[in-house]
Amino acid sequence: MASTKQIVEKAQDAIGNGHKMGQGPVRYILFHSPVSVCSEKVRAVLGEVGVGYIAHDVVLKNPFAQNYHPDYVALRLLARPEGAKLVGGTWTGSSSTAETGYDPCVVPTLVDLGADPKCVEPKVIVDSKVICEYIVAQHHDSAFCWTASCPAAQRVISKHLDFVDQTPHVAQLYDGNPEKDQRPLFLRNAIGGGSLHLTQIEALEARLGQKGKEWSGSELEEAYKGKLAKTRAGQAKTAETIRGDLTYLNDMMVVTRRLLAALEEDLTQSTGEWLCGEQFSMADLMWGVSLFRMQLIGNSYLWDNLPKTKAFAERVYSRQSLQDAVIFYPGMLPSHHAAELHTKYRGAFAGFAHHRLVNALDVTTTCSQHKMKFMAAVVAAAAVAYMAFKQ
Ligand SMILES: N[C@@H](CCC(=O)N[C@@H](CS)C(=O)NCC(=O)O)C(=O)O
Repeated sequence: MASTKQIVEKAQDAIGNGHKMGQGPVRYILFHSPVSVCSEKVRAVLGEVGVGYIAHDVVLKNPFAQNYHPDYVALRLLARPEGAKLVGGTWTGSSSTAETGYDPCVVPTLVDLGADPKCVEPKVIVDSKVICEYIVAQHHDSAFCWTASCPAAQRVISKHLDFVDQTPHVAQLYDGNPEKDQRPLFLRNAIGGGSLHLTQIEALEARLGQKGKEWSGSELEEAYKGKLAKTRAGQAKTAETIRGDLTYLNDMMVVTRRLLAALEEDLTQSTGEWLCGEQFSMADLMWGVSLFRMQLIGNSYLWDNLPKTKAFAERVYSRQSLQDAVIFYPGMLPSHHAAELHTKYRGAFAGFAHHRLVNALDVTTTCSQHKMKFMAAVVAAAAVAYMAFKQ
């Protein structure tokens, strides 16, 4: 039987795209995606702690769908909590494990190589919420982890980590907001109408078809089948909305508003500008990730009438870790709704370049004329090069 170390190495080889992040010696390996909200949470926490890690960029999109690679799924299965229900035919529109079960085919996955370099076996940790709490528990010496010795703060963090986990980010991204869908056009073109679910279903069916050739074993088979059932359930929800039944989307807006109202309430009750009073904590950072995601897809109007949340968003967006790991992270989804932050923190030309990038992507995904598509691709490449230069 392969050791954990060997399974980790196989997954690293399968995914590739590894690069060093953070400072100092490498403590962790992170399998993540620049555009995944769950990965953003972990990157932001690692940034706060200031630890060195190897980041492997997992390409989620078909035809690569690296998150379904058997060597990566095998790695995640190592960390399946005992007795944890695997994902199946339930789709809620949130990525919460508590709601839909344990998903073996997603990012992020963290591998702890151990504080002691002579450590025998690495430890695999899954689920963004669990990973973030794990990291904080490992780094008591970091100022960000002051909460580790404060039970009251831990309660606040745990409550708000759950809130962010329950926020239906996935539904908002995949299916849009039924009140007003302000997702960037290129995104709607690329994933709208259930097309993302359909390509995922295709990729999973292809993986299952490779049984006995590329992989073997009942555990992997169960993992792929569970993920396929979950994805089909998501597709069925999307199909309902296309037929005009908006119940699922209206329900997700009710949940989103309820969670934002709870944030507003706790910010109002707080004795300082953060959720734990004067001191910044993981609760604030997680909401920073969540609010930015909602803003990116055009939903920041939801806190127009929540003054504490509105001011909080401005404040938390200025946090260095959030900017480095999320807002300005290379490969982050561009959006007109985020351009103002590029202008504010990177200068007027950065904001301008960001807008042009979005326009160019809109054109490449809409227009059928090759010449226009080519010109848009040139504009997009120039904008990306400029933004990388400003990084
Ligand atoms: N509960 C998990 C959910 C992770 C998750 O849903 N990841 C998404 C990106 S945010 C993903 O990898 N999606 C790709 C797919 O489902 O194929 C966590 O919080 O880590």
